[in-house]
Amino acid sequence: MAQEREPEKASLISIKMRAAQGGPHERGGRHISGEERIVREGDIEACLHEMLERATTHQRGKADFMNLKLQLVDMDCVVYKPMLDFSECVSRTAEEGRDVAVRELVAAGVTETAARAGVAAILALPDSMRGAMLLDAVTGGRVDHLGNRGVRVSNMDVADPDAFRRALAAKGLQGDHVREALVLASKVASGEGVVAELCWSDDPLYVTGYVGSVKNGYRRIPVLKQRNCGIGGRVFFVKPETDLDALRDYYEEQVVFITAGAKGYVTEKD
Ligand code: PML
Repeated sequence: MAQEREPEKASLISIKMRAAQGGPHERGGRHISGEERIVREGDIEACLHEMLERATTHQRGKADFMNLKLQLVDMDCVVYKPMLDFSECVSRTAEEGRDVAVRELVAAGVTETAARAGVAAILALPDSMRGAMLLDAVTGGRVDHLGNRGVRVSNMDVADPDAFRRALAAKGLQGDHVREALVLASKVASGEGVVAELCWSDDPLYVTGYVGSVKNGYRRIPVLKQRNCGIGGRVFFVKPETDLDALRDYYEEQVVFITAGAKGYVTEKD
């Protein structure tokens, strides 16, 4: 197997994009799409081009507002976390998918009450959130008090894009959705106090979702919502004693590279 190579120490740039329709998010614009990457300097242009394309051709609508932020990444502050193991469940309808999701959440350590509350919380959303809701993994009560903003998960990418692509291809996987979801789910699962995550997409034509946990890995659920439904979201289930400020800081600020392929590579500050 090819060795995963360590990212270069210098000149990695974080690029964050968020796009909305009807003006900026903070002035009531409807969220259309968001993406972030950490790339080498020479790849900035190609990355910006891809992001522009994505924001203007998205299934949720054409963006008329786009915010871009570029920032040098301090490699001394980076931590490395492993990609979650990937496996697939069976579901043919949204109802079946939700039953599977509850089963998977319970298997990961969430109570059935909390699992059902998580599914209901996403179903009750009036529109997609950019961030995630935090729910107590025992009671199912919401604990983040961040309303429609939720907790964002930011500052992450794959440690080695080629190794990651090979690891996905070996499982017959390709495409932005699954790549980005696996990176995000792997960072989420590595958060202190988190038991599991439930997610399904807000792209109207993308009906797939997953339950992620350190215990059982990334459990993909092929159908988890109705087709043509543009509402999706994320719920993170946390242990009751979790330090929520520290968890939020880790998700929003800590730069994390997700490693795939070469076991034993997870060394630096891990
Ligand atoms: C998203 O689109 O934001 C979430 C995608 C979840 C499922 C990804 C997959 O496994 O295909």
